[in-house]
Amino acid sequence: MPRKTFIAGNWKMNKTVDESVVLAKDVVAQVGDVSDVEVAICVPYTSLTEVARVIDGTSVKLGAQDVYWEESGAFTGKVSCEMLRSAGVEYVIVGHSEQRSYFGETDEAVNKKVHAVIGAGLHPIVCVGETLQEREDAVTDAVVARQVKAAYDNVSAADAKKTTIAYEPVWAIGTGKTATPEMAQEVHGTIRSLLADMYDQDTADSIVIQYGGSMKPANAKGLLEKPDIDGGLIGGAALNADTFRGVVLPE
Ligand code: 3PY
Repeated sequence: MPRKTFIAGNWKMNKTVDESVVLAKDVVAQVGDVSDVEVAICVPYTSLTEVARVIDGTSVKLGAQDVYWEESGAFTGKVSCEMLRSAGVEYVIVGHSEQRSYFGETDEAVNKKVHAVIGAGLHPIVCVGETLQEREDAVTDAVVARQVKAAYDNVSAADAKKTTIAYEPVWAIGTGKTATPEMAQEVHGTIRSLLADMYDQDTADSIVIQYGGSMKPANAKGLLEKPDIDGGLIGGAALNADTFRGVVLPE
C-alpha cells in the first residue's frame, strides 16, 4: 500500500494560548478538509486542549513536542503520555535535535519515550539527523543508523509500523539551509534499507519518513517527489497558515 504523505507542523516554543487558537483556526481554514495528506500540528503543551477544540471535527490531528516516559509521580515539570492522550494528542515528537543538543536527550531516553508513546496508543515521530561536523566527517549514515537502531531497540515490527521517522539534518534546522532533494533522498533511502534489515521490507515500506529542516513551499515539491521522502516536519513555515498550506499542498 502506498504511504500517505504526512505533514506535521512543529510550532516549537511559539504562541500563547490565544495566539495558538488564532493560528489553529487559520490552519483549519486552509487545510482542515484535506484528506489525501495526513496533517498534524504539534503545539506547546499549554495550548493543547484549546487547539484540540479548534481542530475537532476537521482532518487536522493534534501533536505534542515531547513527553516523559513514566506514567505518573514525582517528576516535576514533566508530562506523561496519558496526560497527552487525555488532551486529544495523537502524535508525539521524540528526540528532536533541539532536545538532544540543548537538554541532553540521549538515544536511550528516546527509546524509552518511543516505548511509552506506543504503549499509550499514540504515535511517535522519531527525529534523527547529523550535525554539520558529522556530515563534514562523512559519518552521516553511521550517526543516523545509530539513532534509528537505538530508538527502535526492542520495538516489534507491528509497533514500528505505528511510528514515523523525521530525518532532520541538524545543520538545516532553523538556519534556512535545506538539504537538496538528492541529499535528503540518499539518507531517507539509507534509513529505509536499515529498517528492512532491522525488520523486513514490508515494515520498512510501511513507515513514513519525513524530511525536516527549513522545509517550505519553495522546496516542498522537490523534496516530496523523491521516492523515500514521505512528508515533512515543518518548523518556521508552520507558524503561518498560508505557508503551511504551501507545504501541505505544494504547487
Ligand atoms: C525545522 O524545520 O526547523 C524543524 O526543526 C522542524 O522540526
